[in-house]
Amino acid sequence: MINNFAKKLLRECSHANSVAISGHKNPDYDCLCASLAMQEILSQNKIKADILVDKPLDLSVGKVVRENNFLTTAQKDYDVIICVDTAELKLVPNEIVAKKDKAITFNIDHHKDNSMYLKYNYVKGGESSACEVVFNLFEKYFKLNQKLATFFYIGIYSDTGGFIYSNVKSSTFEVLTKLAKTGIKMDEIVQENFCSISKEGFEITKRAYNSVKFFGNGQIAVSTLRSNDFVETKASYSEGKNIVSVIQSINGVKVAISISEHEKGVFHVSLRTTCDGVDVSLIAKKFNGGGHTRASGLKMVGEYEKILSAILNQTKNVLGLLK
Ligand SMILES: [Mn+2]
Repeated sequence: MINNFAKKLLRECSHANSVAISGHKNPDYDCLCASLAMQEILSQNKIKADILVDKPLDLSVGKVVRENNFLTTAQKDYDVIICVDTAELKLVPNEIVAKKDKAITFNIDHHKDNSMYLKYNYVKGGESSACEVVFNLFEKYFKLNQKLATFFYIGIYSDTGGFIYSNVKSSTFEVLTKLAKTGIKMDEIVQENFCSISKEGFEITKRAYNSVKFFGNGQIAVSTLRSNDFVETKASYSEGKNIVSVIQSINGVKVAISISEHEKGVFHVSLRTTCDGVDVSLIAKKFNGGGHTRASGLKMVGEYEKILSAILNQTKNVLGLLK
């Protein structure tokens, strides 16, 4: 099946006049790097492809984002569209959705609840990252150079929280071994993409720490950043994001929730757990969101207090605190 899918994709792309690669809205590193890896694999096979994102990427994010080209508007009608790391059509950038009926479409993902929304779908729910899926799917069809290895490394590093989440399997390390053998400087890659913080990012992080509140006897931790926090610190939305992994590591916390108000009244919510038997995607799904057992997200529009109380209620339900 692997080879058929990969072959079919490469064959369709080589006959196409134009190819687009895209991931989900608000892309993360796995999404961006799986797109970049896909672009490089196609390029090694003499195929040019554009990468489309839903809006301009925040420049304070890592080197790999600053040094590569992501388009926010479709340059043409594409003959082939490839979506990576994206579980559902509603998460696909609108520009791509608008073009998809005229194109042959491929969906490559690692979300176990992927709704198989394109013509050809290849989903490996057990793999750590979209990057790992792309690596295994196309291994026969690329030469693993340092450029490609760097993309894969960043994507896997990011979606596994630095190789510590439960989605890391021995097969993940088999891929990582091959990446390491190219001689990439893994320490520098991590430094340049994950370990720097802007002054603005530091200021918003301070506010996020101060906002943390506990519920359900300390089993739920919630951090909140309001739109004025972003305006006053001039931080970008992605710079407020790390707090969720910090609060999930507090002793006794089973579910960590970070709420971030982007535009006024529009709340982006991240949910994390490291607790066996707790599935935060159940909370996200209740509010039309999605994701993985241990990391999920959702978006809600309305009044903060009402949104907080609805999410807390659902979280308590999932934790069995309402019985
Ligand atoms: Mn991913």
